[in-house]
Amino acid sequence: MKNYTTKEIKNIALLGNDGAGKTTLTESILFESGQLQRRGRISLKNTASDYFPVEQEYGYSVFSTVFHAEYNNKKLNFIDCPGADDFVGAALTALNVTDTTVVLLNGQYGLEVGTLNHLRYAEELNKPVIFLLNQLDDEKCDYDAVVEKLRETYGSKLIPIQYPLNQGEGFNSFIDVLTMKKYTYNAKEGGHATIEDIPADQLDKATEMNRALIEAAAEHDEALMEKFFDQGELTQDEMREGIRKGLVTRSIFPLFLVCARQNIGVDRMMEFLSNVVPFANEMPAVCNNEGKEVPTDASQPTSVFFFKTGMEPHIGEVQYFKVMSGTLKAGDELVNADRGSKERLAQLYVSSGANRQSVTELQAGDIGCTVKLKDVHTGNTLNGKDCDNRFSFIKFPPAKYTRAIRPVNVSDTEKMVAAINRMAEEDPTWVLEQSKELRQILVHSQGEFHLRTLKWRLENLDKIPVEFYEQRIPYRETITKAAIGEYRHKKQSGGAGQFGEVHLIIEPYTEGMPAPTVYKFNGQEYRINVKATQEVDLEWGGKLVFINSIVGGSIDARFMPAILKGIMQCMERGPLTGSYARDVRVIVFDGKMHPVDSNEMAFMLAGRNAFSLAFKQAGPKILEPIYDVNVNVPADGMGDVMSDLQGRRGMIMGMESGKNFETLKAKVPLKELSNFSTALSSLTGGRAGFSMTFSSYELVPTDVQEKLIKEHEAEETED
Ligand SMILES: Nc1nc2c(ncn2[C@@H]2O[C@H](COP(=O)(O)OP(=O)(O)OP(=O)(O)O)[C@@H](O)[C@H]2O)c(=O)[nH]1
Ligand SMILES: [Mg+2]
Repeated sequence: MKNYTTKEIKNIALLGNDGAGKTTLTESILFESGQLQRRGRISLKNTASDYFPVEQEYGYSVFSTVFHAEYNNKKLNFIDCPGADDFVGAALTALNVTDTTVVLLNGQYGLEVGTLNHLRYAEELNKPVIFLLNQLDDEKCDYDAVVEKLRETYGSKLIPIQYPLNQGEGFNSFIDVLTMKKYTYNAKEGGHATIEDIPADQLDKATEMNRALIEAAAEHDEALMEKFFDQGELTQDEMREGIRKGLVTRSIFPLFLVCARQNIGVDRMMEFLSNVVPFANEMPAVCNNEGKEVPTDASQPTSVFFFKTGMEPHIGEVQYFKVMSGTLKAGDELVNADRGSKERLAQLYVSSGANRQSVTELQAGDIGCTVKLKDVHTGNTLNGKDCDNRFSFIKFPPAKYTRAIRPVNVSDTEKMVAAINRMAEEDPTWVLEQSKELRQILVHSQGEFHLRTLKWRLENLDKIPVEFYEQRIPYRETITKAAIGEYRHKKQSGGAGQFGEVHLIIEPYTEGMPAPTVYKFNGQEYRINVKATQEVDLEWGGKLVFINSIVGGSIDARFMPAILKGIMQCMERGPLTGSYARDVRVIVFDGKMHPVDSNEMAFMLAGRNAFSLAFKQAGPKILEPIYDVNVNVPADGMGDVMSDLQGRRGMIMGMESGKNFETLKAKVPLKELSNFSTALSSLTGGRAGFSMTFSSYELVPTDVQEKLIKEHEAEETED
């Protein structure tokens, strides 16, 4: 294949809700650029982009697919992204390594939640957006309604470039107000249009829309504006230049039409992409980790960023990269800035989904792939001479669906952990946690399908059968009132004896509370004289404050660390449910020593038992993690979602009205959230999205506490 220069390369992400038709469009693009002789179909499981068995099984994309199209002497690199929110990691990665975003809208459903999410990400990253209304052959497709909906958000920035003449079944014709022509296709096979003049009965409408387009195109360029005022019109090339500027500054959002399945409108869209959208070096440069701009320039030192690893049947790992700067030649030796190792990139390819074509050189801005690297992981940067770039510009959202995982054969545990870690490197929206506290291996993910894909991969590629089960909840224990406890540890049968006695007071700790002075238990007063205070920041959150107020040397200061150690053992395994305890102040005020038999072990045991006795008297309570949950939901689903959350012991904190959906904010116990994403999806027909972040620990209601204590007792006796 020909080597392309930076100024001939454009990078485009295909985004939009699950089912919009991105993978179907990919077939048509590959066909139009001559790489496919026959277009496949999702239903026939023979598309170039969804070529993994897991994708064919589910009927939707799970991984992003990198492919290219040579068109009008330009190289268009595309990434077909999965639309489902579960695979947002792949969509975000694609957005970060491309310049233009083509957002597909499903003609049947209009502006869907997944599409809105993608649009939000594109906005955050300041990427140009082109809307592509697909499925115009569907009876439910309503062009005017989609335009109206988009106008609510984009106002006059939305510039429809085409409108249909016969939407619905048999759709094959539209007017294009940039070329001012009528396009007609073969309704079954699409392909190339018959291009004709606009019929008289459409001329007024087309001219009016053309006018709006010219004004929008002129608005972002003074010279064009002047010419427009002087002559009242612009050439098509001038309009293209104006639109390109408008795209880059996100002040023009053009709308195009296709029927991806019938390959209608795809040639025209590709023409627009090849002629108008920005080249790889026409967008703002990306910064490296030091904040220095790295221009997309083939003459600069070479830096290559690896953004994706594919596991290809028969080949193994295929690693996809973007040349951030410089020129990469087959056989180049580069240094991995993240791992310090040297790598020779013997073979360079460009990708067409499951297939690859060999190239000898790739210039700045281009996207390629390679195989057989020694030690390169997704997210690594490889540099040539004279530069030391590293990139970590992709920001991934936090997890929202967690399950515990275990291999069916315990002996596979280590292998399973290594395999998941490897996958998490490829898709950082997977997070593996080996929780010592819960004695479980947890996988945090984006949703049920995301996890199913993990299981599919472990079982099919790594041959490790696994099962998921409910995660334990990281409860905490604390106390609600002051209590006193004492314990004497004494052992004097044979050999050296053991003796230690500890008297202590415990009470709930709150930030900034005054130093202790006097306490009363059972009518007796205890005056406290603080000698030393130690604040322990607990690894699991909260504090333990340990005060020595021993008078008259009843316990030597040298035994204090042993007493604290005993108390910490209790804090690590609280008496109610075995969970971590937090926020307790302990005052050791008295005790006894034996001149010969006292040692550290004895005081550790005495401290532990005295603390445990006091804890049980101190109104102990279980705390549970509460999460802030934000749900974006279409207005008609709000009532259902609200009552669902209330059924989960959720506290509704507020509601906000957005343009396309409402946002519901609530505080919900983690315990109740385990199947929320599935429930939300079925309540709203998949039209809602949500995020959750840890908020705080709060007391559990009494009935729940009793249940938890009983469950723990049952578990202990089982053990
Ligand atoms: N009627 C009609 N159906 C279409 C068209 N394009 C795609 N479809 C159908 O819509 C369904 C989803 O298409 P895909 O191409 O898998 O959609 P996608 O955007 O890749 O979906 P995800 O990979 O899940 O994000 C399939 O059944 C397609 O056959 C179209 O132009 N017209
Ligand atoms: Mg797809």
